Amino acid sequence: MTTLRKVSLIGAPTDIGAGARGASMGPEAMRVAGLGATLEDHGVDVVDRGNLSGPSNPWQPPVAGYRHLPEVVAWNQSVHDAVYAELQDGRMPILLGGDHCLGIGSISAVARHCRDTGKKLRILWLDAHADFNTSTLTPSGNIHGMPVACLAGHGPQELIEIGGKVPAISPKWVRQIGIRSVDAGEKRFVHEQELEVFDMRYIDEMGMRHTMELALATLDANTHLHVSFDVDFLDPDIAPGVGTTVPGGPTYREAQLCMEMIADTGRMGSLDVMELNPALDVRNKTAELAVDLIESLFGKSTLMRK
Ligand code: 6HN
Ligand code: MN
Ligand code: MN
Ligand code: MN
Repeated sequence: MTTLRKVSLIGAPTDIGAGARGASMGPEAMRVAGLGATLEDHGVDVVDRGNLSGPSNPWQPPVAGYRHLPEVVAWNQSVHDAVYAELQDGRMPILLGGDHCLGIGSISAVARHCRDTGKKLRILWLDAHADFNTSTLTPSGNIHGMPVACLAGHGPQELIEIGGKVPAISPKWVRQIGIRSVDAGEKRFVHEQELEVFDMRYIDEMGMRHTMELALATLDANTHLHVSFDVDFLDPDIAPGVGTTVPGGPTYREAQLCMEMIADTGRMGSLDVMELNPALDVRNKTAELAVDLIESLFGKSTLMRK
């Protein structure tokens, strides 16, 4: 089984859920780094749907624990609709963020598609952060720190019901990889909800290979694999172009192995590439690295493999 070879790029140029401005420029930076042509070189049928539009960033403080909630809802609604339309069309959506709050729209659409088609869903959340805050736990009010909790049903009604069903997902479907920054209250909630987290300590001790073997275990022919790739997953030495860097992330080779092992499953059905912030990047190198890693998700490897 090989990964679906029909891909649609969807740009979501906003930093509405983030704590730093600039992720709104992420989609264009990935295009400039050659994402479309690179995938075409691997025989992928690529259609670039261009960018979604939505409210501009008013840059206001949080209200009742949420920053920019109405704008976050509007952006996620259009992301949901765009991602769902591609899945219905039999194409693989690649969401180009944009900040990670948009994972709510993307993954609620994927979950809805899985309900329509009777598929099981597995979500790989590659991130330095657990993104499992709520309005009472959050230290920032930034909704990019909350998408996993929202998808699991813990969040404001207008946001958690975007995909039609609440909760959109079960925490049991999620595997988090690369985690190394979790807020105090968030940590308790991660344990309470029994999220399966392979943190950096785990990767240090067990290695990326064993980590990915476990994270990808029990996938079957009826599983839709969604990859939500927050670029701050990567070590900031190689990926400075993100708003919330945390030292001690995966190296270049660890990240490549992670992507290669996902590619080997042939099960990836949708992808988010989030939090790339060109305002903080150095000569677009983080965007180029993201493209390189996406290439591995589509089967680039050092030597031909059977
Ligand atoms: N991301 N845990 C912090 C917060 O403000 O809730 C950081 C969240 C970062 C979110 O990078 O997608
Ligand atoms: Mn499908
Ligand atoms: Mn994130
Ligand atoms: Mn993150």
